[in-house]
Amino acid sequence: MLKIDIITIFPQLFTNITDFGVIKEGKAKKLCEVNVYNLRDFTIDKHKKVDDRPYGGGTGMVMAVQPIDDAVNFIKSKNKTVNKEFQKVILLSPQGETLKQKKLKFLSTMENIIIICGRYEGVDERVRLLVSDLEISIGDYILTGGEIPAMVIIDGVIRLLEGVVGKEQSIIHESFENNLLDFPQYTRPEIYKGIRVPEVLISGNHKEIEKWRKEKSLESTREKRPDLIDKNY
Ligand code: 4FV
Repeated sequence: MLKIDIITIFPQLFTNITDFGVIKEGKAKKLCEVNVYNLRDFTIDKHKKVDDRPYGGGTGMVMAVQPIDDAVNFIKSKNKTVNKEFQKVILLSPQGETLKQKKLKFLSTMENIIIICGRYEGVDERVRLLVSDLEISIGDYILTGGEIPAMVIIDGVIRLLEGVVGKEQSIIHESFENNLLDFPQYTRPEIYKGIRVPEVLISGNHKEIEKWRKEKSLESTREKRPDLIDKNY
C-alpha cells in the first residue's frame, strides 16, 4: 500500500483526484491512498497566515517554514508504522531535479510519499535544509503552485503500482520504458480519409509486427528525441 500525503493551501483542488480511471481502481484495490492536508491548519499565526514578506526585500511573498515543518511532522507521526527508508518528503519547485519515468518508478517502491505544494514566490530555504528529502520539478516553466505538479506525480506513480493497471493494459511496452518513444498505434477503421492501416499490422504475422514496431520506435525516437537514444532511462 502506498500512502500519498499532500500538503497544500488549496485542498479542494484534489477533491476527486482519485475518483477516475486506474487511480480509482488503485484506491478501490487498497493499493494506494491519497490524503490531503490544509497547510493553514498548521500555522500558529492567529490569521492563519502561511506566507510573509521576503527578508532582503523584493516582490511577492514567501511560504514560511514553521507551518510546513509542523504539517510534515504531524503526518509522519500518523504514519509511525511506515519504514523510514521507504518514506520520502518531496518539495515540488522549478529548482528541483526534472521528473523522469525512472524517478516515478523509484517513488512507486515507497510506502509513503509526503508532497509539499509551494505557492507564491516559493518556500523558505529552511524547508530544503530541514524538511524535504527530495526536490522535484516537472519541467522548466513557472506555474502558480505545486498542486498540478503533485497531481502529475500522483498519476504517474499510482499507475506503476503492481496490480493497479489491469493485465489488458501493459506498462511494459510504453514510451521511456526502454528509452524509446512508443511505436505508432492504429485501430478501426482500416481506412480513414484515404489513409490505410499499415499492411503488416493486419497480417497476423506477430514476428513481422514486433519487428516493424521496433523499427518504428527507433525511427520516431531518432526523429523526435535523439537525446533519448543514448540516455539510459
Ligand atoms: C513547479 C514546477 C513550479 C513556482 C512558484 C509554484 C511554482 C510557485 N513546481 N515543477 N515547474 N512551481 O513552477 O514543480 O510557488
